[in-house]
Amino acid sequence: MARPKIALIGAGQIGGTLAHLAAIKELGDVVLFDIAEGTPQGKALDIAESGPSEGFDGCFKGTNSYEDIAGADVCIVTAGVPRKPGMSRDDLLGINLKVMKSVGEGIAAHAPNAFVICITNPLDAMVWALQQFSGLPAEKVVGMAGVLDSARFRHFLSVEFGVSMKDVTAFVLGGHGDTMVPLARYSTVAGIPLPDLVEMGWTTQEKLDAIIQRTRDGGAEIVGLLKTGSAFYAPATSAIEMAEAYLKDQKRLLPCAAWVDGAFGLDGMYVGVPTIIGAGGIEKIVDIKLNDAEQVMFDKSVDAVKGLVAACKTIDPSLA
Ligand code: A3D
Repeated sequence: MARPKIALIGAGQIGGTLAHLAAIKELGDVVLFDIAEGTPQGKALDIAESGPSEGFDGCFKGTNSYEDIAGADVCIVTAGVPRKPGMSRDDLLGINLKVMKSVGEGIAAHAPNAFVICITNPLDAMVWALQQFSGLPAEKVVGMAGVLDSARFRHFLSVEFGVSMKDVTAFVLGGHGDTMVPLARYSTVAGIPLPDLVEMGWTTQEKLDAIIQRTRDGGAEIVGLLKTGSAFYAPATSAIEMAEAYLKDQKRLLPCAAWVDGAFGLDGMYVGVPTIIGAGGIEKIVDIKLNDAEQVMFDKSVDAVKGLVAACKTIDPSLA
């Protein structure tokens, strides 16, 4: 059977890391697409040349032409602009909306059967735009944010508790921004929920609140340190986890920015919710019960996403 084809639209910091991870995990042949001439070609060649030492097989192609993504099984979109210190994700709206138009049209023309994972910010609005511009089925167009936000939460918790990251599970829902909703009740160490761990004296409520806030600020913390761009290792790893779930029909339960119509009382919008990813794409939205306090946070996050999408609708992407 032919190897799956993975198209990476955007060959910048995250795109290059995605390509290297896909290579090392032997997920398939990789096409790196970018408008910058030479960048995707150089990165593809560099990664291919790491194959003999690492011991992977695969074809790696860099391109400036959408024709080369033809028939891709997965497209991961990072094309656009990342934020710099002092910028919010929302400041990227206009410029990245225009990019989503050209990317959506490119995918529709050449890889209409792909599972499309959007990473470009502001995430929840850009994945909405990408689905609109590509016209692909909503269950095949999804945004990566919850896996990353949950991974940050899990990392901070594992350090606080002095336990393996493998034993920490966590859920972060809502929009990928300041209003994201880390759910302590649904986050555990080997099945023990965080509120129980506070009662058991493993940590204090104050420390847990500080970790939750650090999770919300996780992207800005890295932007502040790097100064020239935003995080790329963990975002790439998170998207590869989603791509692998699709390619291997793993039925993973992962928080993603998915199209929600009915569940959570929502009537058709992209926002971060628990999903099941398998060969059908987003096969299910897992409609968990929120308590009153969680519902208030989730509603606030939903409103923030709706505001961003409304702002997108006022912009002409051919002029942005
Ligand atoms: P960067 O290294 O600048 O790469 C972006 C690439 O996109 C560059 O190589 C550009 O040449 C290319 N590009 C620009 N316009 C187009 C176009 N029209 N078609 C094709 N390629 C184009 O950025 P990055 O890789 O660090 O980040 C990429 C995006 O991911 C940014 O929008 C970030 O804000 C976003 N991001 C999201 C998360 C999430 O958790 C959702 C995390 C980190 C970064």
